[in-house]
Amino acid sequence: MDVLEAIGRIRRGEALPGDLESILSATDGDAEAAFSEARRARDAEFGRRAFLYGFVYFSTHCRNDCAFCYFRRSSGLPRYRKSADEVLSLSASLKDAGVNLVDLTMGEDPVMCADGHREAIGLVRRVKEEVGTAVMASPGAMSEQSFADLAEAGADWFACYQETYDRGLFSRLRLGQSFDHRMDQRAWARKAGMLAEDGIMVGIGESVEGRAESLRMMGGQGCEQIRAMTFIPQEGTPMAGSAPPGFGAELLAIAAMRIMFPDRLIPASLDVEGIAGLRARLDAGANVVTSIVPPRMDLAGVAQHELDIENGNRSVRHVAEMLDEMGMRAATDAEYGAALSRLRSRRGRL
Ligand code: SAM
Ligand code: MD0
Ligand code: SF4
Repeated sequence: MDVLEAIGRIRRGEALPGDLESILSATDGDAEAAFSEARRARDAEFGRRAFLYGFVYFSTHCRNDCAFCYFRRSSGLPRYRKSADEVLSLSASLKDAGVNLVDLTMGEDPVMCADGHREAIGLVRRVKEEVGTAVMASPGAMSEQSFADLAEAGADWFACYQETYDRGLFSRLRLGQSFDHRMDQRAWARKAGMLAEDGIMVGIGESVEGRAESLRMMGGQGCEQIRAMTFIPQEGTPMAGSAPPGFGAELLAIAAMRIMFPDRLIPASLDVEGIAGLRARLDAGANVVTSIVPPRMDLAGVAQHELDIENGNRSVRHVAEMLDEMGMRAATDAEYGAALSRLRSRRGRL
C-alpha cells in the first residue's frame, strides 16, 4: 500500500482498512514521508512551538503491581514521598525555569489515596494557589466522587493511560486492575470539567494491528492530549527479560497520531530515551516536551528513573537549546493558556 496515499485518505477522513497499519509499519523513505506530513500538520496547527511540562513524581509508593513498572508494589525498593513544602518549592522552581505546566504524579500511594484522595488533592490546590502554574494531576485511578474535588482544587488536566485497548493484554499488564474502571477515569475527569490525557505503550506485546486499534480507540475518546511511549524493561519486574526496545515504532505512532488527530497535544517524553530522543520525537510531530526533571532534587522518572536527570540534561535550559537548534522554541505561558482555551472550547468535538 502506498503510504502517502494512505496518509491522504486518513487526512480527508476517508481511511481504508489497513491505512493506519501501513503508516505504523513504514520504513525508510515511507517513514520519512510520514514524519514530514506529521510535522506539516503540527506546524499548521500549532506553529514551531513546543509546550514544556515539568515532572514532579512526588511519591513512588504504590499499592498496585503493574507487570511493567519499576515501582510496582512487590519490587522491594526504597521509596520516597515528598513533603508538601518540597512539592511547592519543586513546582515553583520548575515554573521559574520556564515550564508551562507541572505534572504532579504519584504511584497509588495509600497515604495520598486515603479519604477520597484528600492529601493528593490538597497538594494540587496548594500548587495552584501558591505557585500559580497550570497543573496536571496523575494520581492513578480514583473513585468518581473525587473528580469534582480535584477539578475544584484547580487541576487543569487529569492524566491516566489505558496502556492498551486490548483487554487481554491489559489484564496481563495491570494485574488485578479493572479495564473499565480505568476507562471511566478520563470520562469522569472531563465530566468534572478537566482536560484529559490518555496514552498507550508501544512494544509491550501488541501486534501492529493491535497498536493501530489502540490508537483508533484512544483517539476516538477525544482526549485533548494523547501519547505513545515505548516500553522500557525494568529490572526486578516480571518483564525484566523482555528484549530491549527499538524506538522506531513509537516514532511512527507519534506521526500517525498527529496525522489522524492534528489538533491534539502529543508529547515527546524525555522519560523514554532521555534527551537523545527529543529531536526524533519532535520531528515525528510531537508538540509537548514532558518529563522535564530538575537535577539535585532526588526526583525519579518513571520508565527511565535516572537517565539524564543528575547531569541536568532533562532541564528546561537544555531542552530550550535543543529546540533552538531545531528552529523551534518554547511556548510562552500566554501561548499555552490560549492553546488550552482552544481545546476547552472544542470540547466534545475533537
Ligand atoms: N501511577 C499512576 C498510573 O499508573 O497511572 C501514574 C504514574 S505511572 C508511573 C505513568 C505511566 O508511566 C504509566 O501509565 C505507563 O504508561 C508509564 N510507564 C510506567 N512504567 C513504564 C515502563 N517501564 N516503560 C514505559 N512506560 C512506563
Ligand atoms: C512523562 N514520566 O511525561 C512522565 C509520566 C505521567 N503523567 C507522565 C509518564 O513521560
Ligand atoms: Fe503503580 Fe503507576 Fe507503577 Fe502501576 S504504573 S505500579 S499504578 S506507579
